[in-house]
Amino acid sequence: MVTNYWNKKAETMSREGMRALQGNRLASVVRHTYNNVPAYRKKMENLGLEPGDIRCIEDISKLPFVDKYDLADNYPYGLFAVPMSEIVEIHASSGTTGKQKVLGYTRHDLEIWGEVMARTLAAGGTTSSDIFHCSYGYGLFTGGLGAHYGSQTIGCTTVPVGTGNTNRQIQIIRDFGCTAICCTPSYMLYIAETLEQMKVDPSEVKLRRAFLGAEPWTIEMRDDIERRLPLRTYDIYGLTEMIGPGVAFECDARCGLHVNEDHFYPEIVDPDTLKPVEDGIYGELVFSTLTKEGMPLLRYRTRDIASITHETCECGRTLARITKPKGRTDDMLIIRGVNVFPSQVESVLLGVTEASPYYFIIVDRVGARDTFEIQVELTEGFPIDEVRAVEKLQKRIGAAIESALGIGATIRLLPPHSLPRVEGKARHVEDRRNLK
Ligand code: DLL
Repeated sequence: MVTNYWNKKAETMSREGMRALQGNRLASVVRHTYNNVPAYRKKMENLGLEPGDIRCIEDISKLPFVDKYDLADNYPYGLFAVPMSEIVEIHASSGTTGKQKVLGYTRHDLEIWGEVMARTLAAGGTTSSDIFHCSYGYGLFTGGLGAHYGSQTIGCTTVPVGTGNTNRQIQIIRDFGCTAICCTPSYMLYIAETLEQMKVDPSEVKLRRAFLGAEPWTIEMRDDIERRLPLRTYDIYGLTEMIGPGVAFECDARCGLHVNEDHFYPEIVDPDTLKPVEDGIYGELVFSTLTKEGMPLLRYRTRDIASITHETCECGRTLARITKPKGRTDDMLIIRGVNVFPSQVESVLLGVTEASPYYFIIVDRVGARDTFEIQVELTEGFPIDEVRAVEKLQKRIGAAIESALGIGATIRLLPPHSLPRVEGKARHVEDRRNLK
């Protein structure tokens, strides 16, 4: 197994050492935020808290939670903790509040970003000999520049392609001899599909490792990508509010994502009671930045659902591991009272040979009853004009969905290549019920 630590000291620190470091860093970031962000100071004062009350990492439970509404209320710069003259870069992502979530980075924050992304890429075996094809969007989205800084920190030959024009991307992958790539998993799949259509000989593609994230994806999706392309995939997780990509990464053991917990302190809480849950139990991920200067956020509610373990990994890293985030509380559909994550549908469909990995869910309400339709794009060669074959397959998929989700769905089969392909994050659901 490839271990390839980028920062062995941080990645294999003893648990006691890590907790002491986290405690010191927490005390200092709380002081910095309290002194420089009036809105946060007010939140602490409302609870009768002062920076001196936070002395060790366990004290984090005294602090108030922060969420997307705090960002919206303080849009755009209200949570910045340094003067604008020290902010060297801004990123933003759109959210459900209607206001962009705006983040400011100091030069030091960008160095941290390079460091945590270097750990991420190195864990998948990336070295300065790699030619790194960066196919996340550049711009306000954090994917492109975050991966770029990691690749530059390692010293790879960085190819800053960004999104769009898949044929050109493929030409670059072939002609430039790119050995590593980063993009969303759905775009990786699209690249694989386009390579197949163009009848490119796989030996012409030198890609050996792919860093995929920014959206939930399943183990089945991983298998599908690795069947089509001779490369190994690594899941990478992050969110703009913390820094962007670089919050958590898979190592070669691929059993959970290591959290860069010397920079981002993870907690898992019950989303209803906000009380911490034990290791191994699913709940909402809450993160605190421990070293950010520009816009520190403490106990930020991500809405992502995962569980955590603090056991040492077989790669030797002691950094806590979260499970693949299975979705967001705000993406979870409640259909006829049953909780459904789009990733569960994806898992089922990827087990059906005749189904491609492209699907779309439409939920509606007719009278008092929820309707649940899954549009499934077929692979080439299925006799879509034969009524009996179609009915048989619909029945088979319907039964598999019902057994996995505990709820029936209407299955609509679509011809190959009929659902739209995306370069960024895939959209899998349309909820027409207007329940919010
Ligand atoms: O998506 C940052 C990123 C860029 C991560 C590139 C990885 C690679 P946002 O646009 O703010 O930032 O979206 C963050 O995307 O809260 C999750 O819901 C989801 N997400 C990100 N990575 C994963 C992943 C970037 N590996 C939101 N698995 C997060 C599941 C993910 N969900």
